[in-house]
Amino acid sequence: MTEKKRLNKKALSRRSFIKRAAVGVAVSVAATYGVTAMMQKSNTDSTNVDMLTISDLELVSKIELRKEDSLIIVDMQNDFLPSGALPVNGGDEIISPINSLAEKFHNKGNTIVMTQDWHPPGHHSFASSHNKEPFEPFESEGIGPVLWPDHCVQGSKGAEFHPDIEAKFAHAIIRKGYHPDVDSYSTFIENDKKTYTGLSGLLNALGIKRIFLCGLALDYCVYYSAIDGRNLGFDVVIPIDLSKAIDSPPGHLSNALQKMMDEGVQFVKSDNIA
Ligand code: VGL
Ligand code: ZN
Repeated sequence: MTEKKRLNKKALSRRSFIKRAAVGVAVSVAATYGVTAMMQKSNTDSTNVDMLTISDLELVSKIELRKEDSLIIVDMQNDFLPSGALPVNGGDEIISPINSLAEKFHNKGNTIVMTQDWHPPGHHSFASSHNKEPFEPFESEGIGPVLWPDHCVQGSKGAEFHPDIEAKFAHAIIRKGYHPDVDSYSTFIENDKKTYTGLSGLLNALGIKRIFLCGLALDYCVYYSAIDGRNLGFDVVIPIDLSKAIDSPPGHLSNALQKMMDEGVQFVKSDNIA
């Protein structure tokens, strides 16, 4: 890393600290005086100025594949793509470049894993299970911070991989979210933070040290997988042009990017993986 980039990174971390501190002060001042409007304005101002975006990320210039690398293609299912139940903006744009990267991994003999969100009907993450509207805030153990439209129901068309995503190179498919009252954003550990999906066992058994995470959604399943991946001892790389975010509630993506940066997740353009 060059000195300039190191400084940039420091500046970014400091900036987010200042942002969090500023919001904290504004909230406590507002709370003291009971000035809700002031709190909202302050939050909005700092959000506009200091939201971390994808273009703020420091990118690794080049990555050479090693045999201990695995590609994890997250949730490229009909329901997360245009005309699906929970479409992620721009999801269709990443299909073909993911296929190209999968081919690179395949040609080098590297492991490829695909994941599938796989909910039973009436899953507790569905707004319909609570007589609420999709994207309404909701927090209970294993569910939230928002509720979702019914999606990726086991055996449904929406739960199938998109027909254009190349699944033939996948060595394994990991399904998650099949317990009725617990969601699983991470492909490693469910939202109860204790039930393993089996992915880490598989990767460890294969001697995998570094994972490349792509697919949907950047601020949910990709993000939680990246954080768990780091906690489980893997090096984690996200080819940033191969993932798209939901960003609900607003600011969710910015927080996810900040956390991933803090946890040492690396970002790279997929063209720069050789
Ligand atoms: C996902 C929301 C609900 C994801 C899954 O794959 O990122 N997001 N279920
Ligand atoms: Zn889901």
